[in-house]
Parts: sequence; structure tokens; C-alpha cells
Amino acid sequence: MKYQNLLTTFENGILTIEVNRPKALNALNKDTFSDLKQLFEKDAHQIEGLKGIIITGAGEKSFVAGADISEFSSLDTKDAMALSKRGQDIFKLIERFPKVVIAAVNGYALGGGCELALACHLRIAGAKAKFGTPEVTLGIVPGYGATQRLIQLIGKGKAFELMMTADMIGAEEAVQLGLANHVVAQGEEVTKAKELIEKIAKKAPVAISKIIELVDDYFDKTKDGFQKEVEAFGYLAETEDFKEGASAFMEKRKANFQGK
Ligand code: DAK
Repeated sequence: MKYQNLLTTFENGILTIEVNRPKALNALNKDTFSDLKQLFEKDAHQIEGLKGIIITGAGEKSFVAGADISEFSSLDTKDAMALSKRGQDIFKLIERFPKVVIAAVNGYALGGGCELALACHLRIAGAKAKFGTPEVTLGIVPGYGATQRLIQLIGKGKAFELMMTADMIGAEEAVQLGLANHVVAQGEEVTKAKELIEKIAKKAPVAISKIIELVDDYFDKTKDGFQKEVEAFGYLAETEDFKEGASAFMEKRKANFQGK
């Protein structure tokens, strides 16, 4: 897999992606968005034996310090709307990716960087992680989903506060608010993310992919989440994974799921 601004490693079924623009604190420029699109729309779906994906930032200082500010000084309304939609669509590919995607937040996760982390299923914060949505400082609102996903994760009151004040919060507070799942020592974010992926990979893969869909469906106002759950339940009933899971329980052994 060749990308302009992403470094990837694949080891033990886990794909680790490093956003690699450390001189710009890994800010997301157009090329980086194209890389993410290619990876989450195509490449990652073709990896055999994939257990999950970790997204982190290159260097010691930053996960992703936002969208690349140098690229959006002279946008008109039409271009800005198209860019916002494109970014949202790419982050939606991450949110609905059928295997677990974890943000290993090793530093600044600001603006578009915070939004990238919010699109992942789980977030691990290193002790020096800083989350924030400073868009109002620049005269804009978040454009890649934070006005929606921040409320989903931390509730309306705190979401208002973060987006209106542009304050940054640290790892501990992020965990208290439900924005991050765990805080770990600085530099241990990827290790913790790998641990979680290994744990999740032992569960039935088709059921995990349905959990991802169903949780996302909850927030889709056009969908009836309870009905979607009924349908998923019916679908899973006929999978080999379910037969294996139930047999393993009855036979008092560990299940060996095939993801079918
Ligand atoms: N974009 C481009 N370059 C960035 C950057 C960014 N977001 N963040 C940092 N850099 C660059 C700096 O310009 C600097 O470059 P040089 O001067 O060395 O060439 C280098 O990274 C190191 O940064 P600092 O020297 O500033 O490092 P410090 O440790 O002093 O400060 C900081 C770290 C994270 C506090 C600071 O860099 C900072 O405040 N960065 C900007 C944070 C920010 O405001 N991020 C943007 C949030 S708004 C849109 C949709 C969505 C968005 C925009 C448009 N459309 C649909 C059109 C989203 C916008 C955002 O993400």
C-alpha cells in the first residue's frame, strides 16, 4: 500500500496507520484525505486476516493538529461545502468500517484531528493528548462531523462548551467525559490499542461488524434502530459464527470463529 502521507504497517492482523506530516503536526491536507479515502474505501477491505486498524500520528507531539489551515484561506461557499462533504464522507467510511478502528491519540487532536478521532470506534489517549475544537477561533464551525459526534459522545452541554470556548482538554478529562476510552502512559497508546483489538478479534467477527452498523444506525434519523437490530439478529442466527459460538459454550470450550 503506497500513500503520500500515511505510513502503514501490518503485523499480526493489525494495520497501523501513521499520519505522517510531523513538520505540520500531521495536519490533514487534501492528499492525506485522498490517502484515507483510498485506504478505507478500498485497500483495507482487501486485507486478508485483518483484525482491526489503529490510526496514530507521526512524531511525539501530535496526533493530528487539525485540517491544514494553509489550504483553506481562499475558499468560496461552494468549494467549502464540497470539501466539508468530502471530509464527512471519508470519515463516515471509517465510522462504518466493518472491523474495529481505534485512534491512538499521541498528542494534539485538534479540529479535524479531533474529528478524525471521533469517527473511530474507540479512542486511546496518551498522557500528553490534547483534544479540542478550535474552529471558532478561525471563524468557522467544525466541518467534518464534530458538531454531531461530540454531542453523541459527551452530551450537549460539554459539547457546547468545548466548541464555543475552543478550550483544549487533557487525557484524564477526555476519559471522564467519555471522549476517550482509556488514558495510558505517553507512548503506550498503540500498545493498548493492539491489546483491545486482540481482545475484540477473539469475538465473532460478523457480530462485531453488525455492532458497528447498529450503533451508527442509532444516530441515523432515517433509520429505525430497533428494527435494524431485529434484522441483524435474524441475519446472525444463520451464520456459522453463531453455530460455533453456541456449540463452544455447550461443549465448554473456546469458540473458533471463522467470520462467516
Ligand atoms: N495546519 C497547518 N499547519 C499547522 C497546523 C494546521 N492545523 N497546526 C500546526 N501547524 C504547523 C505550524 O504552522 C508550524 O509550522 P512551521 O511554522 O514550523 O512551518 C508547525 O506545524 C509546528 O506548529 P507550532 O510551531 O505552532 O507548534 P507549537 O507547539 O507552538 O503549537 C499547536 C502547537 C497545536 C498549539 C499550534 O500549532 C496550533 O495552534 N495549531 C493550529 C491548531 C488549529 O487551529 N487547528 C485547526 C483547527 S480547525 C473545512 C472543514 C473543516 C475544517 C476546515 C475547513 N472545510 C470544509 C473547508 C477544520 C478545521 C480545523 O481543523
